[in-house]
Amino acid sequence: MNKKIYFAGSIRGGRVDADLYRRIIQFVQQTDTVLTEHVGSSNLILNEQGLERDARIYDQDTAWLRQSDLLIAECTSPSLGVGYELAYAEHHGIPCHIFYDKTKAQLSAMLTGNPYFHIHPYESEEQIFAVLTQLLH
Ligand code: 6IA
Repeated sequence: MNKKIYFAGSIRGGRVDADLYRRIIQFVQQTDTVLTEHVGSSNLILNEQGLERDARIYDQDTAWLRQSDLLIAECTSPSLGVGYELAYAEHHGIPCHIFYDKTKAQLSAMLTGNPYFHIHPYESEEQIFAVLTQLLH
């Protein structure tokens, strides 16, 4: 109850699962605080770039990661940023739960091969919420 949750999902890696990210975030927000609500936003301006802007994003996201109680990553769409965040969270001892749709994707061996990560393959969205209920309640 009332944990700080860092939700990680693909942004420049591709936004096909953005609606799913939003539904997961809204589910978590019923009981806990999501530091990264924007990851589920349907109107991110993806072509806006710039080193200064990206440096601010990096600084903010790594600060949030260090403060978080738990990282939840949806990894069906591969994302370099999410992979980086997972390694960063491991380095800082933040527990990491990784979800992916096993009918659509194969997860990297760099995640499945690392016993630090709690990995939850799923076939239907309800299975995600069932695991989250156990994790968060
Ligand atoms: O490599 P990716 O872009 O797919 O990495 C996605 C992950 O990096 C997410 O879990 C976020 O936590 C983080 N991230 C990437 N881009 C941003 C961002 N603005 N704002 C906050 N966190 C981000 C990017 C908008 C930009 C495309 C204009």
